[in-house]
Amino acid sequence: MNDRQLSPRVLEALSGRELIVVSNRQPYAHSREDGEITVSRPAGGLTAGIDPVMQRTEGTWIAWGDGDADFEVAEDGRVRVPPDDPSYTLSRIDLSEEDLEGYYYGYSNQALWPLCHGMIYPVRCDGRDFERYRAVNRRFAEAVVEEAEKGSLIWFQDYHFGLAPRFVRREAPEALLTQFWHIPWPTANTYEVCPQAEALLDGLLANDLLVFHTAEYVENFLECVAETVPDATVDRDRRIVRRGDRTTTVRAFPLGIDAERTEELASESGVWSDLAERYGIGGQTVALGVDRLDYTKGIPERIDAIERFFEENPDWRGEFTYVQNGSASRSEIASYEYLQQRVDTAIQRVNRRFGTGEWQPIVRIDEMLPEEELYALYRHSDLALVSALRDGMNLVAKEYVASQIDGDGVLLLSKFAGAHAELGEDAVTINPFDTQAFAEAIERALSLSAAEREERMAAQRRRVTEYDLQAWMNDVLETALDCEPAHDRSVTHA
Ligand code: GDG
Repeated sequence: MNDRQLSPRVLEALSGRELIVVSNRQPYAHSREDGEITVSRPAGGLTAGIDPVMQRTEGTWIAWGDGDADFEVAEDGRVRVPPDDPSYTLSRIDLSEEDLEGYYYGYSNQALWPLCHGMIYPVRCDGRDFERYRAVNRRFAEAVVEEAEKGSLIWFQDYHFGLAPRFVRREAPEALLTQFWHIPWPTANTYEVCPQAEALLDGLLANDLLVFHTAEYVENFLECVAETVPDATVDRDRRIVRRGDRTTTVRAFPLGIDAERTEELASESGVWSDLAERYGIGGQTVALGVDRLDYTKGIPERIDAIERFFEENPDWRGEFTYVQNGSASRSEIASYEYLQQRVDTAIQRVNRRFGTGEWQPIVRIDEMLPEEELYALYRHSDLALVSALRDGMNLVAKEYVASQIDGDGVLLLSKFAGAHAELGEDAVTINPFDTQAFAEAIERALSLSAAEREERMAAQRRRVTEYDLQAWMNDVLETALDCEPAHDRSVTHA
């Protein structure tokens, strides 16, 4: 993304005030390789999208320094970035093994992640993890307060920072606080299992603006506040929460992707044949799945549906190949280790049952692909199988659509992914819990006429192009600016 498409109002506001972004992952990491220090940029559209905005505003980005040479190049944890043309400050927080254990692997990913996805079984809200989560949130908040000037716009990213806004609010009552929650918000009867339910809502309600991907998550959040926070007044029509003299505005803005850049990447020719050869992707027709190996993404459910599809459509053997691109994630957590074993076993089973000497029904790519290869895979796949059991948005669905520059692919999309609210009408909708119907949906997608495929894809491409990352950024930042005058900033509400 470049900042040319930011609205004049946002550009003007940002040139006059400091923007402080707070996220768990950092935009640049320094590591040592063969004695040399190298810089890498983590994959991810949002990080790449915020970076040019930061360059423009000369603000500060506060994040966990996870690179092994991060603190060698930083002074007091602070380093100027981008490394080749420094224009803003990256302030790195050094987390110990114990911090990571309690804050990241513990409370963030064993309590909040499953809870917000409505998956009660793996939820573990350990009070000790929560204390570490609180302590780490406080450290991030202290770093914010150190940087913040009067009127700074502070933008928290995600569920790692449920408590930090409250800590900042106490110290910097005049700051404008916004948070974007990347994952779903659960229903009230799911949320109530969390023993720290009220403390978390107290943290989040310190924001002036809280943004989710969809209207459903906003409604769930307002319902949870109404049931959990006794002194809060919830106005469902205006989607605001009042507490004492302060107001939190709650909005749905579905995160978009940089569609222009995606199209450029997908247009690079020559990449696909090398990739297909390297991984042995045979067959005329290709379906893809791209996800971190996470139990919310419905990967075993997808493989079961593919197995059923081959059982019922043996003629497709040798013709139809499913490519599973998924790198391991959060493997330290038992539920993730178990998922990875389930995926291994299922892939082996299907390949043993249906594979031939020259052809494998499922090709597995375990490593992170460079972007141009990922986008070549998107472009050349006839089907995309997005079968999340629950997903905040699912950017893969949007990236697939934007990569369909030939306009004839088919997106099979779970009705439980946030992306379904925008793309569901023209996608082939699936319920990943129903193996038979999922297998039949694959069959149906393969039998759509070229005209129908093109019509559906054109409608989806319009949506992804019109409401892209730039449009989303304008909505979030303009709404944050609108939230400012509503407060009397002379009083701190603890
Ligand atoms: C969370 C929410 C929400 C994947 N493999 C490769 C690769 N990727 C990139 C994709 C995509 C990203 O990773 C995955 O994004 P998702 O949105 O699908 O999922 P989460 O990681 O779970 O993200 C989700 C999102 O936050 C944003 O708010 O949509 O609901 O769970 O961008 O392209 N990138 C490269 N190689 C790979 O092999 N380069």
